Amino acid sequence: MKCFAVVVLVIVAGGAVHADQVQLTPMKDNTLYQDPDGLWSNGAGQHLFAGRTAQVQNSVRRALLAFDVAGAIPPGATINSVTLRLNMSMTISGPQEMTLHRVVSNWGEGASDAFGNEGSGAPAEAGDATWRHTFFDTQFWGGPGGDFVAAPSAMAVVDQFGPYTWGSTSGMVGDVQGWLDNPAANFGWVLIGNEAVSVTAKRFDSRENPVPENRPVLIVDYTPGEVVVTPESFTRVRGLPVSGVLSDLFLSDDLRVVTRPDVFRTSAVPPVQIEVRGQSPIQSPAELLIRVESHASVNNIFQRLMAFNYDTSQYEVLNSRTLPTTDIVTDVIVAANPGRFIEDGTGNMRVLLQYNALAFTIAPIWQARQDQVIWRVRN
Ligand SMILES: [Ca+2]
Ligand SMILES: [Ca+2]
Repeated sequence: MKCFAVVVLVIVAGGAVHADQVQLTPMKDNTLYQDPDGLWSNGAGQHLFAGRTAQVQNSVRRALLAFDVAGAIPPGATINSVTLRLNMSMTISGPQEMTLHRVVSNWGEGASDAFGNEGSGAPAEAGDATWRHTFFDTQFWGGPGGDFVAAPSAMAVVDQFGPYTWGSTSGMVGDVQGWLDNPAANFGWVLIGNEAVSVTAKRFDSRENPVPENRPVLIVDYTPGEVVVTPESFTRVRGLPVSGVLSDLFLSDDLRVVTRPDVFRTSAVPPVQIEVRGQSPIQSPAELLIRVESHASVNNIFQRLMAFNYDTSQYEVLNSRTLPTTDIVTDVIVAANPGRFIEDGTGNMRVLLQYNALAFTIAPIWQARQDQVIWRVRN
């Protein structure tokens, strides 16, 4: 616990909290054409459909859209608002309520590409979503017509040609936040029209539409977040273990990793050295904070806090201090090029803590004790 004092060393001042916006086109979109055999799709087509056509049978159409939220928004962000814009380009009906529902099964977009106005679809190709299939022709929805949350996330009334927007609603914000936090569960939305009566269908432009400004757009406003990274491992590079396990470093809870010098070492090299490793989910952060909460068993123990610089392949000294005999927090904030402390491709981070006695006469009886070693990575 913070029993003594808090020291903050600011290397370079960080920026204020700010909101960001991204505009995404779908990573995949497709139409479910009602058909008990699931033989029709339009994965590569220029359009999407929802509602009911004038056909006597199998007239229902449902449009699927998914966006790579986690690929565009950094982890830890808070979603503030979400708007979906679709361009409606053909219709046989007047104003219709059209609802967005979160899809709960994964689905595919194959090479099927319908002719003409695309209202009848094309023979499904491998990997296409159909009325029966999530991925034609080997994987299936739990029920025909797709698996989705019954309660809509948003509704809009769609009338004649032009752009229409859904949201922002709390439902859409919740969906996108969920997809950011758990990308494996991001299966997008299904757009459902008025299926209660015939002749309600609307045609929208898909991500394959040749006119870029007519393609679906998801506009997301978010506030960049902060991810706390706890250590994955620690190593006593020098010194002998007294007590402590990895998880003791996670929290400021007075559970500590305790190490003492080897009695027989007398060189000038710090006789206690702890290397702590972690992995950042963000590889190009705006700011990196390294927090070490520690103390020594006696006065006049010197702590050097170093982080491995992957650009120079050397440890860089970020803070040096003498330790009190009760816990003290050392925060190092790196706002200038923090990415040098994060390995490209892996996100690996390494901190080295070195300890030595300023008054040699008290060695080797002392101990170095770490209550917490964590990183905070900010976008
Ligand atoms: Ca498509
Ligand atoms: Ca602890």
